[in-house]
Parts: sequence; structure tokens; C-alpha cells
Amino acid sequence: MIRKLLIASATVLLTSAIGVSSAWAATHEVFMYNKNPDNKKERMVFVPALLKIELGDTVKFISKSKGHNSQSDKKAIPEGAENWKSKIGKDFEVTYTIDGTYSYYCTPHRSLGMVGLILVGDYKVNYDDVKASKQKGKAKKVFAKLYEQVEAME
Ligand SMILES: [Cu+2]
Repeated sequence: MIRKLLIASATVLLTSAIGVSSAWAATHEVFMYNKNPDNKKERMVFVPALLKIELGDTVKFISKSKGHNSQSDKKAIPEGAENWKSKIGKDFEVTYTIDGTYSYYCTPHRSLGMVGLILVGDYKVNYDDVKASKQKGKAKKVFAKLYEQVEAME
């Protein structure tokens, strides 16, 4: 009898541990600025432009200056992942449930280099594809720096 009860309560404990596991998922913040407060020479930026997170985590894009948004690059996100596009000047949240590398940009300022990368869990599944994706102008330069940072942390 006691033994059965112990098994039953162990099952309840296990079930509740699984149930609350999503509460451990973190929320990260990416700020959208006209000028980077840490480096005033950098204009039209996501801060941080490179973010490494766990599967199930959420990223909150926060508008600190007017006129920005966040849009995924539909050609440079993992297979099966959903695209996102936020409204200009509004905060926006994305929860990442598929491993991979996500490339994104600000719709009005992509050519000015307002771009970013989010690495989710096992991000290498499509990292090379994202790195090979075609970029123009200043975006190309900013991405080159971000890829350097990614490869430096390996
Ligand atoms: Cu912008």
C-alpha cells in the first residue's frame, strides 16, 4: 500500500516537473535604435544584433526610437520555421520552437545595415545556408561581422 502511494506521488511530481519546464524558458530583449547608446557612431541598429538562445526561448523586439521593425528574412531561416514581420514602431515578441539560425532585418533600414542574427539551440542546422544567403550594401558588411562573432565563440 505504502509502496503504491510512493509510486503515485513520484508520478505526480514527475508530471508537474514536466508541466512547469516551459516556465524556465527565457525572454531576451533586442532594442531597436536610431543610435546605439553604446556606440553613437552606429546608426539604425538592433542591440544586440547577435543573440544566442535556447529552444523555446522568446525574443522581445523593443522599439527605443521611432520608425523601426523586425522582419525575418524568409530565405534565411530554418526549414519549417514561421516568418515574422512586426509593425513599425511597435514592440513585438517571437518564440522560437525550431532549432536554427534566423536572419532578420528592419524593413525600412535593411540597406543601412539594420540587420541581426538569432541562433536558436542547435543553430548549425542551417547556419551555412544563412551565411551563404545573398545580402547587399551595408547589410552585407554587418552580417560579415556577425558571422565573425559567431565563429569566434565556437
Ligand atoms: Cu530601422
